[in-house]
Amino acid sequence: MGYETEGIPCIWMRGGTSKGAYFLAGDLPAEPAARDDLLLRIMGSPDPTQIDGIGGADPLTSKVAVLAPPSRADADVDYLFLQVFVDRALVSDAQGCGNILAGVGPAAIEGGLVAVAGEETPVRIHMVNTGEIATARIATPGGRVSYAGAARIDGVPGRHAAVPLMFGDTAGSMCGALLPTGRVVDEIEGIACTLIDNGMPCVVLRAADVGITGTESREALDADTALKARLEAIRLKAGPMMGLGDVAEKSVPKMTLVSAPQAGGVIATRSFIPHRCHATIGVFAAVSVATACTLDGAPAAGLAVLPAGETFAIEHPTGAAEVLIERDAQGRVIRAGTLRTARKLFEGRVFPRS
Ligand code: NQM
Repeated sequence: MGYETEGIPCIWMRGGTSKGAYFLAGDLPAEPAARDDLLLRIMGSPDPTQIDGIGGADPLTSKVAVLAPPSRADADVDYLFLQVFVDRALVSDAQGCGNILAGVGPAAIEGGLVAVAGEETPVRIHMVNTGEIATARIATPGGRVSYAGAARIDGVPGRHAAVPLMFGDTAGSMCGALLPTGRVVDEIEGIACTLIDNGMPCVVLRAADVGITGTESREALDADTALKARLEAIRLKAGPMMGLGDVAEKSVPKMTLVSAPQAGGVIATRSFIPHRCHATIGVFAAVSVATACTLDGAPAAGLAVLPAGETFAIEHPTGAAEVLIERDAQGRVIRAGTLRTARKLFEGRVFPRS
């Protein structure tokens, strides 16, 4: 009997403003090529509609979390994030995901990897993609995960249990340094860009420099093929400069266009991840952009309105993502965090196409 007839245990979970399939590593093939082939068949890729799989025909809903017992003493669970491309036969581990991260604590408790510790259970998550640790606090009243609560995040209707997430040193998560070129500004294709990685490799540039206002809708930007081609040309040059090699087949770096804040936040953003416009903004992308806003001379800093405290509201197409940015006496970012919510949508067995 194979996976096609027996199915595979799976939790389908919303994490922040993304959705994904959460698996235990022991339920999937250990060999990456066989695992990735299986995940493509589960999600229904490659196909722009993902009609024969559970993927949602959008990069934000074609995501996978693989959970395993911790491989290091300072963690409770290992979390490997995999982006399953929608219209290409490609599964990439070359990025993490802070939204899917929000569902890892609940899924690890539900899957028996982490024991409930009281009314609230702290879960230290080893993010295998970047080698860093995040700490989540999960509501576990009465010994069970509770998804109900009063927290709300822009981009998700309703209120849910808060999932506070704190990160340690995320600088240079995939590029080795916060500013992999050693500069705050690099000019690529005639555009001033900040190449930055504070948890997510990002290219941050002024929206006005590529001829848009930065307040356009996701749909309008997704339809702008000339803009997308220009951004991809910049991205393909930025990748090697950031130490990421040839990024033609990678989902990083992300491209974030910034403009002056419109609604009392720090900065307005439109992010390409990297070929579709994000409905909101990634968690680590928001941390990286917030950090760029603090760097003297960066295009983002010239547009940003910095807050008095630690909460940075990063505006996006459907509201704002709030990130906590702690700085040392020199103004350097030393710790970051955010508040997300997550919800278990479905639990059962998933059946890949053969
Ligand atoms: O930047 C989408 C998302 C993400 C990633 C993407 C994310 C992050 O919003 O940490 O969360 O950038 O592909 O789910």
